[in-house]
Amino acid sequence: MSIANVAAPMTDAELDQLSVNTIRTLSIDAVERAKSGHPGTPMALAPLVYTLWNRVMRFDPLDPIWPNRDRFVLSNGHASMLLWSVLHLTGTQAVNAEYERLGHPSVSLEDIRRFRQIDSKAPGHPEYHWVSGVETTTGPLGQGVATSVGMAIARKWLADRYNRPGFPIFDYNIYAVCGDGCLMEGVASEAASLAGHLGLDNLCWVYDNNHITIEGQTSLAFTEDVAGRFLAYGWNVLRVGDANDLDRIEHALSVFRTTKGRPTFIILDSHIGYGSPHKQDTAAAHGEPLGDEEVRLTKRSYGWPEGAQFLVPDGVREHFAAGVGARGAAARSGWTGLFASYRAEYPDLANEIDRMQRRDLPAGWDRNLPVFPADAKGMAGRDASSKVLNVLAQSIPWFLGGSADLGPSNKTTLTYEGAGSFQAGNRGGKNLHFGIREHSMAAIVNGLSLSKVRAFGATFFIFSDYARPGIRLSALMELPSIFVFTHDAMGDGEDGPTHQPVEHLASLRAIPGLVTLRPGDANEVVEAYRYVMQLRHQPAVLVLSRQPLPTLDRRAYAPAAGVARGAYVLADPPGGNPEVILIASGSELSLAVEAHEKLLAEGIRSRVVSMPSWDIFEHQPQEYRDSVLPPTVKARVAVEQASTFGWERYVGRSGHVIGMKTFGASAPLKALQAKFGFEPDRIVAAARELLGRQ
Ligand SMILES: Cc1ncc(C[n+]2csc(CCOP(=O)(O)OP(=O)(O)O)c2C)c(N)n1
Ligand SMILES: [Mg+2]
Repeated sequence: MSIANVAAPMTDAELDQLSVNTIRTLSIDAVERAKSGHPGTPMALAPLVYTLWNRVMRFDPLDPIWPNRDRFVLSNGHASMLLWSVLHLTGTQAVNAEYERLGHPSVSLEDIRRFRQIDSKAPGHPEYHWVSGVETTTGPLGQGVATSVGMAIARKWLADRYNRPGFPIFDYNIYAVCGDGCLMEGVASEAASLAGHLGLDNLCWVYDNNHITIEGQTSLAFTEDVAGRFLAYGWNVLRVGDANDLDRIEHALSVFRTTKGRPTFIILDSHIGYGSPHKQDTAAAHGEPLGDEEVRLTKRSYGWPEGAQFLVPDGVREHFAAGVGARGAAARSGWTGLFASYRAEYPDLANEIDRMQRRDLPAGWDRNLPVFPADAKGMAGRDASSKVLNVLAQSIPWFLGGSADLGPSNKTTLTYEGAGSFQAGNRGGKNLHFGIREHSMAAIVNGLSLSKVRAFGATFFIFSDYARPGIRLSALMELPSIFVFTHDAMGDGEDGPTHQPVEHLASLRAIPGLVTLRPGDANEVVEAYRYVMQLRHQPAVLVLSRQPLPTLDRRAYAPAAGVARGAYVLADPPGGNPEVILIASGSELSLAVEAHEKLLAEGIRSRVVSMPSWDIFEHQPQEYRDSVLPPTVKARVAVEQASTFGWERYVGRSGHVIGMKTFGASAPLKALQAKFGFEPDRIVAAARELLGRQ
């Protein structure tokens, strides 16, 4: 079919082809104009994305956050032009972070013309917080598919809690598209293994099997039996041998929808750069513009006007409106009616769904949080956390989570009656068992957060490294994911330096938007959770001790509520007016308090500042920050069992940091504290030295 006869009445098949080629040519033109980007994969996968969106998905472009919509994840995020094209052609509307509809399209043709340019809603890769209709940020290969597993878990859990006979409130599906790169990344293997184990039959991955990555043929580094691998994970594996065959793609997707008890993996044999006479099937089509002449020849092969740019022929938008538009609108209005009857019959459940969708908390959610009495022997951060988690999971129905096989050590297992384990046979369980898969755990927690349940994932702090890519993405996406990391420093002593975090706090503090909290006693743990639970658009990391820490007497010292300001004056000399400030977090806080008492006894006017969170403190008004750390008091000692990196900002040039400059060692904690200087007397000595009073 040639576009020349576009004015003549067209068959559906012609309109299909016209729509597919519109996606292709918009992608080609956008990359050409930007002089950067990835044309080849959109050219190859346009038929897939077209079929999925226009024939299969239940998605209403007028309400891209309708809770029961099907989810689309473009895990090979470099092919972002697929998404920008389809969001534009479907007329998907923009919403803001407060879930309000803005009354204009999410991606305009002008945005596509300005692909990859400043402020364009068609950035280089799909950005969740930036473009409505993007379900998750992708680009780091493998993250999207791993996140999709969290979405599938969330959907199963939501259905179990909220669906009632005759009320399938949540019955949507999750579709993820991935390439060779995603499947080479370990995070995808972790996630696929768990999805197979859990039998997530609402999850479909489509694998763009084009045998090409950046360096050339996949035969360079990727010759495994991918189908065999997914069969072994327990997935249903299908194959579509021709990526241009819309009907076979549609058929495979319908097989997915009727497959019960296991996720579906569709291998789609495709040709990167399809239609380009010189670049098809080569790595050259992956990540650079085709070039003027090749663009012309490619358009000719599509029967497209060779000189036209950013052309959306008449009939294409209408074709999308008649397909996904009409189907999505009908599905949403059907659901809205259903939900109204549901609300009449189950008002409490409907109310929960409303709150959850807005990321609000139930009334009285923090009513039962514990208050811990002063206790010199004290309590481990992880034990206080365990009590808090069990309260929160009972007062916030949609709060759930788990550990990467360290539940008994992290103390994150929900132990109250009826908490249960999420499994294929128990979709209502609130304990998630991620297995020893920290990387995908973080992505899965993000998938849960994207689905509006409130979720946490846990492991030892040292292994936050294994989860870091997902943590970083949670900050980039502005998601309220929660990461609970115990064994915060050298508290596990004998396990030695492989298990002792050093640079981890500094590295997490460096992630923009991430709230990192290292509470100093049991009541600070409670306050840390109280703060974190109220975050709606920020992720948080809780860094908790393995060993007991004294529970401070809050009648003698300031209330733990100060945690909500990131840092606060815990103890002052009588009458205030300190001459030296001791700053500490987490397990070193009680050491600082001991040192403070000794200094006071010597007549030195010391102040203790508890600083569980740099990030929160940095966001306080200057006036408050100066009241905690008065600029005139230059004698400052920071104590933290972690890299000293960065502490200069609080102790200044003339201050002193007691921290780690090397890795730790394998020995009992007491011996380690002595070896590395984490003892009250060392803090006292440092304070004296700064004041010139040896
Ligand atoms: C974790 C990660 N590593 C490396 C990259 C850089 N990168 C982007 S695309 C790509 C090749 C991907 O190959 P494939 O998934 O087969 O995509 P295709 O070229 O077939 O579209 C690489 C290495 C990345 N985006 N993420
Ligand atoms: Mg490839």
